[in-house]
Amino acid sequence: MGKEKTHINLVVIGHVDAGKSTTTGHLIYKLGGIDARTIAKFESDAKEMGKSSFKYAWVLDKLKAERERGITIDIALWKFSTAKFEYTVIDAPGHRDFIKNMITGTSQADVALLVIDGNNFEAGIAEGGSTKEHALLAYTLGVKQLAVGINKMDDVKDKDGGPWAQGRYNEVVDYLGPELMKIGFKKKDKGDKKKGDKKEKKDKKDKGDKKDKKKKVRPRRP
Ligand SMILES: Nc1nc2c(ncn2[C@@H]2O[C@H](COP(=O)(O)OP(=O)(O)OP(=O)(O)O)[C@@H](O)[C@H]2O)c(=O)[nH]1
Ligand SMILES: [Mg+2]
Repeated sequence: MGKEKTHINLVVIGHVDAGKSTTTGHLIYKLGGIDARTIAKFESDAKEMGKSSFKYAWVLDKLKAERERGITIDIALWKFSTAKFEYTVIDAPGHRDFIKNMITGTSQADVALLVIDGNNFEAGIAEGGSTKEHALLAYTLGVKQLAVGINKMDDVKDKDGGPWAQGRYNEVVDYLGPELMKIGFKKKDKGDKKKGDKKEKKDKKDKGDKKDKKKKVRPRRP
């Protein structure tokens, strides 16, 4: 019998319009959870509403009001699996009016993905913005592992003509990293680091021992 995979509840959080539903819907599509024909149908239906850019978001935004307004109102759940894990992804709303639903989703989560609009990062951290508030809520609700996805980088013009602006990426990382640490998130799981360090040291020691032993071997006299 195959080994059972570990189950993980992953909540997707962040400021309104950051691209949480789109990123999650796209991920589900890439993993084969939804077929191209359904996405094409979403695209044509969304186009009729003047919202064609929401085709992936519609994988999760199923309510009529959500589709009309182009925002997530309630959490939506979807399951997918990878080689090691079974995931339930929870797409949370970013709009302030629906913060209760975001809390409901986050309270069920083991880990979180904080999505940032790389182009309009400032809106999320301005007064009334949800970026830091969502991170704090996640931490308070027991989510201690958080990944950050800097989205919409295709919208940020790179002055050297590259596909995305490294400078902008660094700016977001440099600001957000310390802010997340102030909340309580750690850069790396200390336990893992120690384990790795020990192993590394042991490997080095073993190699060193071998070298030393080699050095000590002297040719016998005839
Ligand atoms: N250019 C660009 N647009 C994106 C990207 N991701 C999402 N969008 C657009 O951003 C808009 C909002 O996307 P959503 O996925 O609904 O954003 P959201 O974070 O789920 O919004 P709420 O759930 O209402 O908080 C849509 O028009 C998307 O097409 C991206 O990577 N690049
Ligand atoms: Mg959404």
